[in-house]
Amino acid sequence: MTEATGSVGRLNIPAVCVRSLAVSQARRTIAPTSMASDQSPPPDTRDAAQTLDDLEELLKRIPGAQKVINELRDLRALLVGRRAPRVAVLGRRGSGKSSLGNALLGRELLTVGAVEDTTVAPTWIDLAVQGRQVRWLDTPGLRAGARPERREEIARALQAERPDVLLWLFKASQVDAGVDEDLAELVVLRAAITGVDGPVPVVVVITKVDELPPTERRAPPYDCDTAKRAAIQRARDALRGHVQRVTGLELPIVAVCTWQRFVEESAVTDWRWNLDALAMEIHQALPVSAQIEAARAFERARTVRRKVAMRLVGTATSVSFVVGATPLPIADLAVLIPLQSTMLAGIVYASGRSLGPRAVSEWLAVMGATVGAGVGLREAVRAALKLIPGVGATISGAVAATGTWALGVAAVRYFIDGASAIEARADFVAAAAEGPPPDLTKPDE
Ligand SMILES: Nc1nc2c(ncn2[C@@H]2O[C@H](COP(=O)(O)OP(=O)(O)O)[C@@H](O)[C@H]2O)c(=O)[nH]1
Ligand SMILES: [Mg+2]
Repeated sequence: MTEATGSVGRLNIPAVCVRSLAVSQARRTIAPTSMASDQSPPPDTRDAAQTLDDLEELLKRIPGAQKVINELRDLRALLVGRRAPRVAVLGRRGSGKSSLGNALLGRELLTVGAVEDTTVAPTWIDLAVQGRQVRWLDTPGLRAGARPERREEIARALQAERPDVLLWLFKASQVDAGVDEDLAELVVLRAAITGVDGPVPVVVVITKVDELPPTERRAPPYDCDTAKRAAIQRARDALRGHVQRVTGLELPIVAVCTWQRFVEESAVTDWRWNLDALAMEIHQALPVSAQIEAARAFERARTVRRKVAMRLVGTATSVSFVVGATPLPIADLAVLIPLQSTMLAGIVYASGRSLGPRAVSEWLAVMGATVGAGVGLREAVRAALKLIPGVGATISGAVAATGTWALGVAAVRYFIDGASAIEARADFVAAAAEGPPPDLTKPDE
């Protein structure tokens, strides 16, 4: 056996065994999870961790694979090193902090309209629904308590657990009146937690846009309501001006509506608006380790889920290209199928479904014939092309990448976009015919 084959140890198994192994691995990889700790990898990702470690060992032996090794490490942080995002909300009493937590997770988890207990110091809590979770710091309104030690208590909570992002809330009807004092307070608080990691990212949120004129049509959506949209734009411009003047910062500003009325578990009135855009801004502030949990947790975050899932697909495609293109004497499928299974499990997980083996096995059964034929065909083409000196290696890299890409695109359509199995199959075929975008299959310079 060659050195290269020995180096991949557990991956060095006959290709015929790999498919069933990969499926059972995918099942175990996506078992329901609990993520109490930041440090230890969640138990359900041990197989994904093993696959990614084995792949990294293999890639280290391939010259010029550094770029995909770095991507693979990001993928490891995303899947294996994952933790819940830490979100801290600041704003006056009644600005909609508790409502925003409920709106993001889609459940009535925080008491709305409650006058904060000004004797209790703010503490981090876990907002959790069915395995989706966010670490949340709901602060008392800065002006509410009028206790001088209030600011210090908030600063202590922020220092105890550094938030990934600070949300600064302003009511839409109050963006122009007396915000200087609030902004100055926020700057002081942010400075209190600026440490070696630099300043914490901030997203400014304008809440209750339904209260802006014209108020006779309050319920969203506002896409066709030009007067409402103009009012929202004016509120954003006004607040942007104040933020710049007082803080000297250019911060993202998102306007939302979070109003919901719950009866028992479900929302009977749901006026949530623009939460997908807010989720996207929050996502952009997050470290990679908190991105997949955020994608799952925020109910209206379809754009984030798609972005995270496509990132998984992109990385798996680039790695497949390098593996396929390498002349090392290893069975490509022995590497590609565990990689593809990991990608698939990641997509299912990012979709926020309550997991179990059912989702993946059901999907594999639906896709089975198409995917099986695809793999067989690719292998034949790959073997044939390798006979052509010079071009063979690169083209088989492209073929491997195409297989992974098509699988990933179809899975994203099915699990993230909610397409039917028939549509997903059609997308698999179309993606296989078109191939991945060229930037995913560029060899390292
Ligand atoms: N009109 C309107 N009212 C809202 C919206 N979001 C929350 N509210 C109301 O604003 C009040 C204060 O909300 P709450 O979330 O408790 O604010 P907090 O004190 O900052 O936590 C409650 O009566 C909510 O029902 C919204 O988007 N539009
Ligand atoms: Mg509250």
